[in-house]
Order: sequence, then C-alpha cells, then structure tokens
Amino acid sequence: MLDTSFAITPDKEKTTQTHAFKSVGRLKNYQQSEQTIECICENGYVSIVFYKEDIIRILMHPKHTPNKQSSFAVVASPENVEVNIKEGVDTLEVSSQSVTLIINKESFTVNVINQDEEVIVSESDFGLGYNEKQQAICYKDMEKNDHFYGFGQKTGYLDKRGEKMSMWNTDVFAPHNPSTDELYQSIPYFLATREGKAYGIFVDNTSKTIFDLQSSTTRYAFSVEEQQLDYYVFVGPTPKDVLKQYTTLIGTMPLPPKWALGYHQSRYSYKSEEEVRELVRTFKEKSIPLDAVYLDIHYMDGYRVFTFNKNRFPHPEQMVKDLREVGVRIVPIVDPGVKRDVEYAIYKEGMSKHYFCQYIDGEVYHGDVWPGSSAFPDFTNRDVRLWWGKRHKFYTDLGIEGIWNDMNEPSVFNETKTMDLSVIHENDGNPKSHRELHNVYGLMMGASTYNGLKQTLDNKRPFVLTRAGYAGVQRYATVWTGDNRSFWEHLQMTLPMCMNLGISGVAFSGPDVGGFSNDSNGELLTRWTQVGMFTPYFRNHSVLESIHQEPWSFGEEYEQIIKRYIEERYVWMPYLYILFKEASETGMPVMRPLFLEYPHDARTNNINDQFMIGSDVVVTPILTPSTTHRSIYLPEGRWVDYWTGKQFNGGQYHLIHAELDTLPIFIKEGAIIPLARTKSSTAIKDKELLIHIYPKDNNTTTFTYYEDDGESFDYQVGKYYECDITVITNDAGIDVQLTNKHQQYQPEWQEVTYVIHGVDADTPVNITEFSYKHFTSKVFKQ
Ligand code: MIG
Repeated sequence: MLDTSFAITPDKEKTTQTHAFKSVGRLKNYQQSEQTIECICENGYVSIVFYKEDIIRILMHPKHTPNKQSSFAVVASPENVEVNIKEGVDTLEVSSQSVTLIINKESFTVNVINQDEEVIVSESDFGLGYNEKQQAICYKDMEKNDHFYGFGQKTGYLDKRGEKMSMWNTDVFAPHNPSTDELYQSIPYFLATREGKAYGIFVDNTSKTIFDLQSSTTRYAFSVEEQQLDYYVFVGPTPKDVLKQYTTLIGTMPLPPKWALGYHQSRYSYKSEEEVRELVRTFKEKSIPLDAVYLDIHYMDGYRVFTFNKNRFPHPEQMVKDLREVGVRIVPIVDPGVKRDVEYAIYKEGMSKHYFCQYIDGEVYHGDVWPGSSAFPDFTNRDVRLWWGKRHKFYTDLGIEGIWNDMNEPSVFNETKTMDLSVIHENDGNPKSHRELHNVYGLMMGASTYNGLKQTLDNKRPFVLTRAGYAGVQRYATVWTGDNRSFWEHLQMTLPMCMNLGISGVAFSGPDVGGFSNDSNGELLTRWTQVGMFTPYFRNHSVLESIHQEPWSFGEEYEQIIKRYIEERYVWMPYLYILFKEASETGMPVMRPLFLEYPHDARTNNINDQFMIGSDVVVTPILTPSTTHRSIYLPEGRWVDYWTGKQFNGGQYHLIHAELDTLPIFIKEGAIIPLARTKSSTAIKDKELLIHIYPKDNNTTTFTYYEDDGESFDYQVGKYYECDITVITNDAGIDVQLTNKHQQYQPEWQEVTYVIHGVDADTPVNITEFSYKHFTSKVFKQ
C-alpha cells in the first residue's frame, strides 16, 4: 500500500520536533598525562588524545572516562607527541607542534587552529553533547564554501553537502537511486574542503552513525547510536595530506597481484565446468583479454561453502589448472552463511567449537540465506578468523588464489535484512551485541579470508573481493559496488561512487560493468566498458535470467569496440600498476576526483562525470545514450587528446566529440606515461615498454617507473625494479634520461620505445640510458 499515493496521505505530517541538544557542558576540571588530556565537564567526560602531531582523537562519555579501545579499523598506535596546555580565563589551549585546540571552558566548544593561526575546524555555538535520544552527537560549523566527500559507498553526487546519511551495512537489491541511503559499505569518514584547504573526520563507531549535512546551512552534525563518541580529526592542510593521515591511521591496500587488475568476467552463474570452459574458449577465439572468471553460488553443493557440486563441476582442480595455463584464474564466491546440516563438516565443526554467532544464553543464531537455515561464523573472534581462514586450503589446494565474499553485511532473508541485533559477538574478549558491531562483520570476514589465503598461498598475493566493509576494508579486500542495474543512471552513478570510495581509503573498487540486474544493451555495455577500462576494479557481472552481457553478446559492431577497450586496459597496465603501488604506500586513490589534484580550482568541487587516473590523466566518458558530444572541463595547464594528439587549453570548458568507439582521454602536458602492448592476460610478460612523453616547453620532469614480479611478496624484501625517467625540454630539444634506481628484479622487456608526442620530425631528441641491462631502444615522434 505504501507504494501508492497513500504513502503521502494528507494527515500524515507530524509536528516538527524542536531540537533537543544537551551540551557536554562547562569544563570543571582536567588532567594531562603525556599526550592525553582528560576533561571532566558538567554533563560528561571528554578525552583528547594527540594520536600524531596532525591527528587528534576526541572521545566523550556521559558517565565515565571514555573507553579508549579502538575498533578493528584502527591499525596505527599513537606516537609520542609533545602537548602543551595554556589555561586562560575563558579558554584552555592545548597544542602540539602542528595544531592548537582552543577550548571554550563555558560551552566546551573546540576550535582547531593551525600554525598559521587559521581555523581548520570550528564549533561556534554547538559542539559535543547528546541528542533527544541521549545519543552522542557533535556539531561543527559549516561555511558557505565547504564541500564534503568520502562517506564510503553512497549514491548521488560527489559533494555530499546538503545530504543526510546513515551508516549501516545493508544488502539493497532494490534499484539504487538518490534516495537510497544505507548500502553495503559503512565508512564513517569524510574529507571536507574549504577554498582548497582540507580536513578530515573519522567517527570510529561500528554501530549506526548518522551524518547530517542537511538540517542546517551553518552547521553539520554526526551522531552515533551510542552514549560514547570516538572520533578523529585529520588536520590536512591539503586533501592529499588528509588522505595520508587517514590511511596512516586505518591502513592502506596491500599491493594486489597484477591479475586482479586485468579484465574479469562473471555471471550469476556460470553453472558448469563445460560452461566455464566454453566461455574461456570464446574469449580465446575472439582474442579478447581475460584474467579471471567467477564462480557464483551454483558451483556449490546445496550452497554449502567449501564444497563443489560434483555433477556440475566434476574436476575443479583440472579446470583451474587448464585455465591457468591460458592465463585465466578462477574466483569462487564464499558467503558467510553455513548450512544447518549436522552431516556437513563446516557446520559440525563450527557448532562443536562454538564458532558461530550466538545469543547470550548460548543458543546459536540461525538465519535464512541461500542454503536455507544457516549459522554465521563470529568473525570478531580471532580463533574463528583463523579457523575460517585455514579452511580456504580447500580452495588453494585446487590452485585458486582469489575469493569473492558476498552477503557479508551480513545479509539475512528476513524483515530486518540482517542478523538479530541481540546476538552477541565475542569480539576478542570484549563481547558486544550485533547492534554494536554490525558494521564490522564484513571487514572481519575479509580479514579472515585474506589472512587465511595468505597463509596457504606460499608467498603469493591473495585477492579478496568483498561486498560489505567498514573503514579499513582496503587492508583485506577489493570492493565492488553491489547490485547495480543496467541503467545509464547507474553508469553515471559509478563515477562519484567510486571516487568517494577512493577518498574513503578504498583505492581498489569498481561496479558490475554492464549493470547487474535488468537487461543491458550494446551501447550501454560499450560505454560502461570504456569507463570500466579505468575503474580500479574491472569486472563484467550480471544476474540470473538477464540478457547475457559477455563482450560479444550484442553483435559484431559493439564487440569490436568493447574488445578494444578491454585491450586498452592492458595497454595501460604498467601505469595503473604504478598507481596501485602508490595507493598501497600513501593511500592515494587510483581513480581520483579532480578536486584532489586541483583543490584551489572551485570548478572542480563537484565534477561527477569526469575523473582522473593518477595526477596527469583526465577521463571524460560519455554517460548517456545516443550521445556523441559532451562538454568537459580541463583544469589549468595544457592537455593533449590521447587518441588524436590535439591540444587543449586548461582552465576552461570544451565541447568534444566522441563517437561510440571513443572514450575521451586527456593527458597533461609534461606527463610521462609508461604503457605496454596489449596482451591476452597479465600472465604474459611485456616484451616492450612504451614510454609516452608529452613534452612541455622549458620544463624538467621525472617519473619513477616501478615493476616487480606482479604476484609474490618478494617486492617487500627488495626484489623490484625502479628507474627514474627524466625529460628535460629546452630550446636545444628534448633530453630523456633513464636511470636505474633499484634493480633487484629484472623486467622482461627487451625493448624500450620512447614515444614523443607533439613534436616535429626534426626536433632533436637525445636519449641517455644508465641501465644495468641491455635493451634496444628507439624513438618515435608523433
Ligand atoms: O542475493 O550470489 O551482489 O553479485 O551474483 C543475491 C548471487 C546474492 C548478490 C551479489 C551478486 C551475486 C548474487 N548475490
């Protein structure tokens, strides 16, 4: 009934509630112990901890000194920070070398000031306190030019100013639209910018958290379904600094195996060995590159995880082996629900060891998922994580190196869509209810899976794909954005969603290319594959009974273009891999919103239909049907069309032309972009490295090229290759120098081609190579 106009029956409107905010109140007393300041206020207790010079942790509890145990998200421990306190008549000033907190003693509002006396974060009238439900809340000032990014996985536009958002991991099969709020991931974190300067806030709360950037135009709030609030302020000053500070606290993505960066093909489901082999054969016949095929739930025996259905998949080991020989890996799905079946080993073992989530009286929680009534491993318990992780030997023994975790919100087929909130999690000795820990279930399943694979894979890098997660999920898994649809709107949504995931620390994410539910079509799949070529994660996946959407599904014309863009992914692999390496070290996303690189350019504040790959490439895809033109914005500098070499001035808008076969890509003048020849899989090593140079007049740039074996952890003990490529452009011509920096790994390439763009045939180009290794090199002017 609520789906009709009855939903807005005239007598529905309730009287608006007046806001009941109770401040934590006047500062009565405080005590400093090293970098921690414990404050006793009229209505509660506040702790201020300088985690690092530029990371401040603030906690509040109404009844006692706040508990400082962090959630599973936080991996860094506090550094020794020298903190000084200056008490005035009205204020308490607490400072490290980088920042000062000015606390108003009467209202306990806190302003954060940097060394240049600039206010970074402020609370003019409201600050810490409680809302009408006695839950902890914190208000902060919002200025006219403030913009808000991150918040994990959300629908809608890049800039979340004006939105109200709730964090509660939810399986949403219904079409994701602007009013869809809670989705699979909960990352209670944002990065705010104000005229180019940035700060960030991470609310470390594993139950429901609400961010309200809507109810007022001058202040925003975040509140938790708890009495205690625990949040961190990252003081920037640039957006990149904030990201670095945030990922220092919660960790970065480990460098993925290269095959995880290739093109992946999935379907719910490829139901048998024959079907999988036939699929791969078609890719090979058509010479379309492919690195992985996914096995969705039909591969199992009655949806029992850690089993294969013997009729459909009689020889999984042989299949994995044969496909591996042609450069294709198999990634099976593993859901958390364990079938209630007393004759099934995993269930028996989990039950006898008390590894499943249970009520406080010891009764095991059972909920309905694919296998019917099922029990759920308690991943908050270390022993359970180890047990489940070890169980993955079942897969690794078959030659499998990647696992796909689904349904781990956890999703349960009932009214609430999840586990009973009164279930208790063991939480490594600090038991808490499911209500309190709901949002970390997927994160800890990821931890268990990743570590389990790592244990058995013998120095190979594991790959885990997850649907659900919490802050820090990138430490274990790649995130795909769940059940989207074959709608143009969902192709559009992919861009801000993945960019905000990147800002939230998740550098490795991507959508179901082509759309999961509903029926895709040739044009949509083509345009989506063009975008997918650059989303960090590149997988085509579709639902049961929908029209098939493998690259060849819509006829020759589309197939040829789709193939070209899958090939192009492999052309860009060396550059993408270097960006993944950077992300693994600094948290910088691979796919970036323009404001991250150009924070002082207000025109980049909310660009939703363009993105950057690293700092030198702008991609402006076509995102609507029957469209061959669009307007684009290029930031300052000069830019070169990747396909045609045509030059464009930055700092302005352009109307560009892009037929169905064109994904518009622009390279910044001065850039050095290492590319390769395309190939059928990352299993094939490159014989040639192509160093594309886009010279800029009177300029010197250096790019550091990185490469390793792409699959082991040997790079961590120094087995990698690094060289500096320096390009000096002046009146005399172009000087290119390649200088080895680190050479404990020997790249396969025998040939280096320097492609110099935008120069005449008679421009002098001088190449100098300081290399330990002999390779032939040539120059190509274009
Ligand atoms: O409720 O395993 O998002 O990718 O194909 C459906 C079947 C369960 C949801 C995942 C989707 C997957 C599907 N799963």
